Amino acid sequence: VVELYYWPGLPGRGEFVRLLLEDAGIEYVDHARRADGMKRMLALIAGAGAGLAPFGPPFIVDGARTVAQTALILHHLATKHRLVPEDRAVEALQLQLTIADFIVEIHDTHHPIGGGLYYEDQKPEARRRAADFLAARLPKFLGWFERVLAAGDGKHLVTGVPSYADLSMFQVLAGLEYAFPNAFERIASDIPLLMELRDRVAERPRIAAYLASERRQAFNQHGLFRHYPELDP
Ligand SMILES: N[C@@H](CCC(=O)N[C@@H](CS)C(=O)NCC(=O)O)C(=O)O
Repeated sequence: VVELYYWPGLPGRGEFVRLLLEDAGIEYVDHARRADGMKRMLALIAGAGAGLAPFGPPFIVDGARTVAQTALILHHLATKHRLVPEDRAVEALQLQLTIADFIVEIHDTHHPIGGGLYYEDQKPEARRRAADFLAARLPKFLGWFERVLAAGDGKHLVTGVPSYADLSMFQVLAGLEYAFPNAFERIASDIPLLMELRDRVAERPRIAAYLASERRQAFNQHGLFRHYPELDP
């Protein structure tokens, strides 16, 4: 059984791992939903486990191995459970690492100065950062992913095979629509293949069941994707 550690109360980066686990039908314990989960998580970060202590969540304990870094967790699980063909593993990881870069920039729209400061203490900077993000970075990232689909089979980011990168892109698009509904509506017609990918992922039987379950957490104002109307004019 895979043990997942993440902050309670927000989907955050933990959700990318949950989507893979749910879609693959891998049994897991979600410590974010357990009363003692946070305490155990902090102890492991402080070095209570065997091997390399994680810098931060999400991380998993999978048998004797502790694995941190979202993209690496997905790569590890996909390799172990043969979810992505061996000769396509590097492509999947490259896509996921680009998603990781994208996520940092999405997060930094509301925390451009410091992750440890309140949003309220960096509002003017957040406005400038979000404006540049929506004008330049959002179309650049989404445009690249759309071209990846167009150059391949049109359906999967790793062409020809479903992969965790598709699941993560579903989550990114859902989060962007929550955080920036106006900007998302403007850009949606430029990314038809990504929009279709999002809908197809939501219809995958295990994902559909997960999304309808109480295990799925709604986006909220604590996570990576936050909705501040003033950042989405
Ligand atoms: N590159 C890491 C980033 C991990 C990360 O930033 N985790 C956040 C929660 S989503 C955290 O709590 N980090 C602790 C910190 O930055 O101090 C990944 O992709 O997993």
